[in-house]
Amino acid sequence: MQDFKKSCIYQIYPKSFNDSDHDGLGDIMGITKKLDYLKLLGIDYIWSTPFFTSPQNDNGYDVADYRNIDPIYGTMEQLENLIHEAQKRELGLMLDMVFNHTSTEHEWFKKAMAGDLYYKDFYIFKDGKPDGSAPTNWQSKFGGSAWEYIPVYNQYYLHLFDQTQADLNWENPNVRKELKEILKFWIEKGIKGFRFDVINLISKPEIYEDDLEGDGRRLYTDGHKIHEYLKEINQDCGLYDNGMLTVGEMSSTTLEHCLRYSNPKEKELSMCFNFHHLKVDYKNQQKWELQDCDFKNLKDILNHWQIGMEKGDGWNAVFWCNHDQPRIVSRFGDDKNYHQESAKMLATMIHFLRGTPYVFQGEEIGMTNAYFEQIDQYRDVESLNIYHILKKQGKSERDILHILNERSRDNSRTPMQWNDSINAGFTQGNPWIGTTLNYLEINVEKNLQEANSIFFYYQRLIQLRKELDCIAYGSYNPLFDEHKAVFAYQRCYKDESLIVVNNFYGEETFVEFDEVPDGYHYLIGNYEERSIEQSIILKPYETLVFVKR
Ligand code: TEU
Repeated sequence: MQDFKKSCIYQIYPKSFNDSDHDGLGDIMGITKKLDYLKLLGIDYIWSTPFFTSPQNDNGYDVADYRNIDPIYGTMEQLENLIHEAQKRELGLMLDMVFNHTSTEHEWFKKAMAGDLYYKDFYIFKDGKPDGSAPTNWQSKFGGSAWEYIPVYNQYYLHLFDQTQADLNWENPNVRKELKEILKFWIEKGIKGFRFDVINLISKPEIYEDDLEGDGRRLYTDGHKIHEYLKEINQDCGLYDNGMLTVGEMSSTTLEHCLRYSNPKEKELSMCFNFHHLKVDYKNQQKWELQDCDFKNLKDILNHWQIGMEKGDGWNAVFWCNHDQPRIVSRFGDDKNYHQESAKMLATMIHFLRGTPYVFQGEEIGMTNAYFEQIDQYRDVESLNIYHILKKQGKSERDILHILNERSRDNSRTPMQWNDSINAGFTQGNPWIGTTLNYLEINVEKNLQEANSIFFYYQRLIQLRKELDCIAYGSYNPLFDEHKAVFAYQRCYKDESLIVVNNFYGEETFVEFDEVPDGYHYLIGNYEERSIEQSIILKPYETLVFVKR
């Protein structure tokens, strides 16, 4: 497999990617049928979100059996075939391991509820407060209390997410043993990587107490044993020795922890996701309160993490999109007036950074938000929970639907747009979630017919990372740091150097170098080719990359 610093990882949300058996749900065979498309894009690994046995309350992030495939996605044989077909194309399959919690349908939890104390200790049960209320004031990330009362035990169990997702007790060595066996089972099957879901939440505090400053996350995030647990998994499963690519999803984390998570000397993970750059449009840091992108904050965060991770030899996963985030061309670009230009500019911002880039299904063709108009079009548990919470708070239907239009995770879960046939070619059945109506214009088939499409732009970005060592291995230096509309940076490695300039807005602007950078020539951009000059006027959403080698 490709050096992960020169690799690109494509994320698939299987439920919405490609339906091969016409039941309206994407499936494993559907992925296998699209491997040549992914090979054409030039990616190296495929990260699929979970397709394990699950009641689907959180679309598979509520796992009921880590070793079996949910029938809605297909069979183990079909997965083994996918692994084989991917390997033939030098594509590695990365599984999504949800080890912070299981579904309450998992046999471990069902045995716990049936009185089996061995399995009760697989979860986090605590006595309520003297007045009978929940053990702590912690809030679920999906709204409401993070505790659910169980009469038979006269105790509560912890669920940081939905109440059907019970948090595992990682203090229990039997839990860690079971989870390590599960990883070994998949490594045996030929899996080449793992994404660990909210893995920095697994180490809970020794004392469970109210969070007097917030919702509890500061008490259980990046917990006191997290690095110990990650080292143990790595060591006991031979993740590094088996060449496994591992990425941790780090919720509300810090640079200091991410250096420890991803510095190769620590032998914990290959890299990690953080989400600070995707909260710059959260008013008061609250997801469901809207504000425009705080561009200065965005630049400061990106620069802070790029410089900090380089200094401490950590490694970022760099991305805009995933199955939990709105579509970036709608969120920070202009999907109406500058669809192509802003999609290409946003892609360029990410793909020349220091880190491994991730492309979420449909991002490579500029898929947009869903623009749903009614609440019954939504499927996501988080979105439906917040709808009822905001309703109770007295917000109007119209205002809530506007907020969901901007923030719902369903924005990234509409069917992949393959062509301009019914349901965008995703299914011949009735899709589990509505298709975004712009599929007539925005689809793979159309992109593959146009030489300057967003698809071929991504293909070139992915190829350049393999060609130019300074992208994978180079230093990172911000440029025009004070500019109010431009995000620019320089990458240098041996005798190679890049200058990357991005106009983040839909208005013309300009940048002024102290003097004409010597020896650079045009590499890639989203308007016509230009040579580098001391002063450059940038068109709306214009991106320009110059290289010296
Ligand atoms: O997401 C973690 C998480 O916090 C997300 O819920 C996301 O950050 C949030 O929706 C933003 O408001 C992971 C998975 O990616 C997500 O799909 C799961 O729902 C969640 O964990 C629980 O497993």
